[in-house]
Amino acid sequence: MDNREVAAVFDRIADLLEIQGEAVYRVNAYRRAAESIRSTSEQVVTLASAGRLQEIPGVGEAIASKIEELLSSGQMAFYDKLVAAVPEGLIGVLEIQDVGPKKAARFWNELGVTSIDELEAAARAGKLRGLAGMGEKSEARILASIEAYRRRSGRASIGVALPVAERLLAKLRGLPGVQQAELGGSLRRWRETIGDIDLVVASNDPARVTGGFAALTEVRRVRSLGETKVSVELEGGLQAQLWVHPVSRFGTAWQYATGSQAHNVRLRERAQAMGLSLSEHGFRQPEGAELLVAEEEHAYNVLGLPWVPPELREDRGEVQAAAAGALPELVCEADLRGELHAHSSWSDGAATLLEMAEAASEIGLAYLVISDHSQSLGIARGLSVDRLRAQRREIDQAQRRLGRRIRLLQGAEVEILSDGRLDYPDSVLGELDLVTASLHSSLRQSRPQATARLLAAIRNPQVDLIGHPTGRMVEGREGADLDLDEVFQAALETRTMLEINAHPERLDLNDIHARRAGELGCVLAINTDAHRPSDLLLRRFGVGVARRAWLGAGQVANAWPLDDLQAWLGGRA
Ligand code: DGT
Ligand code: CA
Ligand code: ZN
Repeated sequence: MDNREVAAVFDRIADLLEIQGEAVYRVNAYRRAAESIRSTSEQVVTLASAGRLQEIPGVGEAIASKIEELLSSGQMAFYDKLVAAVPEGLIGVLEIQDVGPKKAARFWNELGVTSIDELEAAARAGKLRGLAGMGEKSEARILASIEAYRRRSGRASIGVALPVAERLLAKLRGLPGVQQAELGGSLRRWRETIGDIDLVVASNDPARVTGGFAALTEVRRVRSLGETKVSVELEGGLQAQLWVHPVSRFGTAWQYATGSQAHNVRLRERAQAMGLSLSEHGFRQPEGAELLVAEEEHAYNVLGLPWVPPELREDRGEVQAAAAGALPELVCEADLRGELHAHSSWSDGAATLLEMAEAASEIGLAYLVISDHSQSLGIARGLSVDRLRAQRREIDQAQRRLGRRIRLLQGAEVEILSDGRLDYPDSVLGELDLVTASLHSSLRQSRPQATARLLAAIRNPQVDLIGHPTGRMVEGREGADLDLDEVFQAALETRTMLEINAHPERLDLNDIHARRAGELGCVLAINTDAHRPSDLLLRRFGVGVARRAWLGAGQVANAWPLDDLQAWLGGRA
């Protein structure tokens, strides 16, 4: 078991205790333990075997022995007892945004609700508003959250699906008979959620490939096995589909399997206008002769178009742009020179700032901004002004050790308080190299209130960047209700950068919003919000969003040399 899995058990224990009305301090003890287990850089397994579990903050004798029990037997009697005392479906209710353990307990005790379905029925029957402290508004909110929950189930985050697909691809490429194996579908287009994984193989021996694929250890169940198509369920629950085509037809096959369906329809119309038919198998001329296309680029060329990057293939004007020779030159991962949003162990990061800088330098970055949380975000160990200044000294020290390998800058991810004020005074913000302002709390304000709050931050001359502008989570929390055009306009006027947060749970701004911001002339930044060195690699997901947003490197601030970025920020009115 890794730290995240162990932490999840303790979080669940806290939930269960809270549902059962346990005293706050006991509940919090488990939550604190979960949090520090999650952010400990050493593996609990290692600590346990060295008898050092109690070195984890918040882990005392009792919790340590529970961890040991869990690690050695895979079970924990205490946990099992708690689970048995609560209806099974009630845990599911906690998945609903806005329903924490306290509310779940009340719905259970006062209304007999033990599942999401029963909660929905109770809300629709208007029973929730009758409870003390609840009203029509909170009832409607819970219904909306249930709908959001239902919408998202069934699709996987790209952050989960892509690594799985990459492992499958690597195995496929090693199978006999496989000449070429590629990703298709929504994954190749970098959509934020994935219905199923599409894989396309070029082979002149399809039966061998489909058989080999179905026999992979990752495959839990074969749903259907045809001559050239296999559909499977993977361990972990994702669905995958493999299409095998002869090498001579691979170009059109790969193009078709990449989609999107709407883009394909557009291409088919274009083919028809030229007297050709286009299908999964390729082009056919009016007299019935086939036109074989082995290279994807040639499939577009046949239609009089240049190759269209997969991220654009959503029927959002890309075919017209391609026809007009007006496709954008899209930003790519190699263009990124810096990272403007990363945390260290000064707040809730898992690594020291020197370790973060070394990791950033190793992946080729020329500059890194350490932007730890500000004082009011207690849960993330936000920095007081004194600690912020102490951190500056450590940054200077680290810079001396790093030499010219990478430039280290001090930033901060400053809370935008619910009234739009910032969490440090302007004079303190003025000491920082780069100020990021973010919303983390009170995301439920009305549109005018939330918009005014963000505008206040943008209009503060000390603020350089807005972190994850809407605060949404891809699976779950809806973001703040904002008038984004107003936000973008203000960002444009004040030269405030807008983040594309690359963390696959956030992807905020999303593709549509980032495209709009880019069209208006705003400058964006693709940041990972890294909390550990490996998170820096998440930037590719942000690049995917940026490419889907039609952005070029010139519109992405951290693709610029640091001097240019500083000059641009310095040139503000
Ligand atoms: P997903 O899996 O829901 O995230 O989305 P996709 O885009 O991966 O869609 P999927 O897996 O149903 O199909 C993969 C590709 O196959 C899709 O992007 C385009 C192509 N395709 C599937 N069905 C059709 C269809 O009925 N017509 C056309 N033109 N293309 C299709
Ligand atoms: Ca798919
Ligand atoms: Zn952050």
